[in-house]
Amino acid sequence: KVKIMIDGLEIEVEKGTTVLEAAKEVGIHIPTLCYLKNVNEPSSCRACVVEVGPRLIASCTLKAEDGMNIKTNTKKVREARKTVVELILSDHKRECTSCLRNEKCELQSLANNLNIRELRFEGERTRAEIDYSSPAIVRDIEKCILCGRCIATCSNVQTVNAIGFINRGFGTIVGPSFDKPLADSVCINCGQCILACPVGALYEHENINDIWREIENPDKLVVVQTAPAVRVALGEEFGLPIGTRVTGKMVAALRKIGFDKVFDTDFAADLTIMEEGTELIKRLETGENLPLMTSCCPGWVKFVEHNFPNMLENLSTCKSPHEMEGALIKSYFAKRMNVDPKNIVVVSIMPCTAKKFESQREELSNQQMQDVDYVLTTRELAQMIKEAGIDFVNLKDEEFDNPFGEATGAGVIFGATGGVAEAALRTVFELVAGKDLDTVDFNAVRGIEGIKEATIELPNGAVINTAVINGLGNARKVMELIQKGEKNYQFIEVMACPGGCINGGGQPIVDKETRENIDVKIARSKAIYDEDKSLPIRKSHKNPYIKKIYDEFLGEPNSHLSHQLLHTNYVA
Ligand code: HC1
Ligand code: SF4
Ligand code: SF4
Repeated sequence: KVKIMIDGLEIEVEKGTTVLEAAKEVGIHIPTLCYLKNVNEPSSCRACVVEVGPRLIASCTLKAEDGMNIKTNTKKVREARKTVVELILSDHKRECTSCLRNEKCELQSLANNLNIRELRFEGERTRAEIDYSSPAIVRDIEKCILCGRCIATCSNVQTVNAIGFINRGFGTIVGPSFDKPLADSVCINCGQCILACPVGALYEHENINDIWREIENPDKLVVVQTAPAVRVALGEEFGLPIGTRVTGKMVAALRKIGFDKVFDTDFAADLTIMEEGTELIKRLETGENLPLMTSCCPGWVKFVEHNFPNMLENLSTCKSPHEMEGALIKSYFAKRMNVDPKNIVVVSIMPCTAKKFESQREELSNQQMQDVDYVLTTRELAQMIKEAGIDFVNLKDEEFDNPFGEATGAGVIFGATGGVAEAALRTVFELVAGKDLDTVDFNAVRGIEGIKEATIELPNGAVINTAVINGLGNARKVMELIQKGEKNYQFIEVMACPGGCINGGGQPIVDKETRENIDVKIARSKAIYDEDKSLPIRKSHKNPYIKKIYDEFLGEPNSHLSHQLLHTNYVA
């Protein structure tokens, strides 16, 4: 332990504690911009300076030492912080009122907190075109403050290294190497960089106006479906606590917006389990292409394509649930409704930016029609609800439409890391046993740790070594061990985003300080498992609408028609 003095308060902290953390322990707030705990700790922006003796030092990297006397609130400190922020503002495209981060911008609130009312430094400004090349992520360099938080997330957490600092001096910008368009880089579209960005320099490629246009078109039947993780996060955009479930309100809001049908992607998650569970049982029998790797996360699929192309055959051939649902809407449902599928518009509300990219992939279409026409993030949906003037918090709960409105708890848990594996095990267990069993909760695959392993013995004695992974840095580690032959699994679930879709790049942005106090991943995944518990049916194969669609239309899991509509192949 070391003893230090902060603003006249004597405190004892563990050796190695930074002054920033020590101050937090005693309730003294020091502002930061570039700092992201455990991800980006470069002490470059200097918004967190404190006075130590005669010197001003950045507190985020300054380790507390015995006898240190620190002052955080002196004229010198306040002036220095103001200068830091004013200099950043002098090279910032300040269009706060029309910025999509208005009121959710760390730079804006820091400038306000520091009482910056006029700008002393006006000079040359960085100029660059906005990069709209990627269907998922937009880059606006003129708003970038060079904090490096996105770079650190992409490199240290995801190990993708799609973006970095390029050029030098005043010309320094953040972008892919050689300033290539983002679409031509190795970016896998996860959007974790958006969650890390303190300002509006990175955001999703918006499709809000496309949806309003389609809804206004009387010739179109506009159908929407919502991912499992959206319902446990959307409420945050309307001031509800993190981890509030708003399923019924979300459905009501979608009807008010003007969608003709409101379906649940969770239904197709159940369907994915039927297809993928069957695929797993078959691969276990033949021993081919093991481990079976989940393919519902498009960020992960692209990561495999770039980094482990020799393992593409290990990916499940199942399309992701919302793509399966899109394919069924344009076939089974279109027939039932007697509508030409060309006049149906399928919109998916997803916690994910990578799904925007995924929906445009050729591999995910049928008869020259995209299975899903548009993907909106949770944030874009919130924006539409606000634009429509809907009083979200006071909405009465409504139910999804059928035939794609009924899902089991297994479908819901897809939204959290470990959910796909658990949902699959619930079904595979009973399919293999040929009878109903009590096994519902597979706690070994739950929790937000980056890598979890479980060995599951099936009722027929077969053993499945499973790895459940979230975050691509963790996935890279496991894949390298598999390639070296040091690990042997039969089934692997990977979600690109830390925590899984609940923490996807399209989810509400939680400011950095709240993130330091509440683990958003834990709060949202608790809501997911609560929703699972609240449902009467918790195993995909017990979903009556799933049974019906096989009886009426698909035949059986992995049938010829299933393959045509619900499966695909990713090839190098
Ligand atoms: Fe996900 Fe999925 S759970 S990928 O994890 O398989 O985005 O939420 O919709 O498709 O169902 C995301 C979430 C989502 C799909 C499902
Ligand atoms: Fe990196 Fe993901 Fe951002 Fe692409 S979307 S730049 S992969 S963090
Ligand atoms: Fe999208 Fe989920 Fe994958 Fe993140 S983990 S990229 S939110 S599918």
